[in-house]
Amino acid sequence: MNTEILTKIHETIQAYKTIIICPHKRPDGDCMGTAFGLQDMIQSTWPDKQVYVSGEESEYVKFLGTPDTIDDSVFTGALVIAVDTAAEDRIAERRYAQGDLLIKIDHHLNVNPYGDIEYVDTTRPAAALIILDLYRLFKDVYTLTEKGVRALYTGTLTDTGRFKYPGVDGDTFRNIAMLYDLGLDAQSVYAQLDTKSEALVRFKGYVLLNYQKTPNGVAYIEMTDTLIADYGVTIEDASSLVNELSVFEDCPVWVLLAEYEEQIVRARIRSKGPAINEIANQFDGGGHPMACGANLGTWTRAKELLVALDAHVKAYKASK
Ligand SMILES: [Mn+2]
Repeated sequence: MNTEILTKIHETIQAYKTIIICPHKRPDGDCMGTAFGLQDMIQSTWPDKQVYVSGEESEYVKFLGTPDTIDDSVFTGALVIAVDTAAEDRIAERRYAQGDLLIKIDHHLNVNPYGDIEYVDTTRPAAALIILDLYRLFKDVYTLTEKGVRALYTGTLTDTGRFKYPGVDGDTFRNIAMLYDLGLDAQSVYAQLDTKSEALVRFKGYVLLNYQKTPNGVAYIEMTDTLIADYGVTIEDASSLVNELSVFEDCPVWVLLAEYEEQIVRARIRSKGPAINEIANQFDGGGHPMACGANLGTWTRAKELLVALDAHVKAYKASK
């Protein structure tokens, strides 16, 4: 935790009357939780400020809030804070540069530095935990309501796989403990996250019956857009099933391949063994060492990814 930069961010937030918080495209639980948590923290502390969240809706965590529709004029003189967004071109709000000042708050590897102030802490397994670092540092100043408490908890839960993924440490729980002290209703968050549509439950059945394995141990599932449409699920919901393939002893790496709009194939890659981010980088992707995405385009390219990951797993197993 870098108290110097966090102090600078705190002072900057204090100085602006209008603040626009920007999550990334295809928002996940962490970026929405971070955005709505930060919004609540600033808004409840300073009710006279105008604090917006701008960007795309997320069906999965819609219980956290709905992004605002913002007029162009609002950006004039505003502070813009991009959250959980490693690359500038992934910011969903394309007017992000029209503000007065841009802050980047993120926890992914800083391969694409941007913004007037940058705060990147890769030791935090969720961006929501960085907002809690800021809260902890200025605990005498900030307030959080039930809405912000729930948002920051949801962000942390979803990005840590409910505290299972690497990167979870004592600081994670020290920050989460503050949310419990503030009256967190954890059961209501679990109730929201655990609710699935019947269509998705049936599609989960499809995944468990139709996954495949490469010779050396990469489990994978292929989802065409017609398949996803036949089951009546959204691409976001379909992609959320990636960790159903995490359970095999002989497969330290698993992949979900799905066709997005215009049959563009993307991959979600996960590992409980070797780091996979360097391979993801080779396939127009990236992320964390154990959780990555890749933009493949075609099924031919998807096969190439599987070949590369299979060789990677083979080398990993040989080294053990
Ligand atoms: Mn995140």
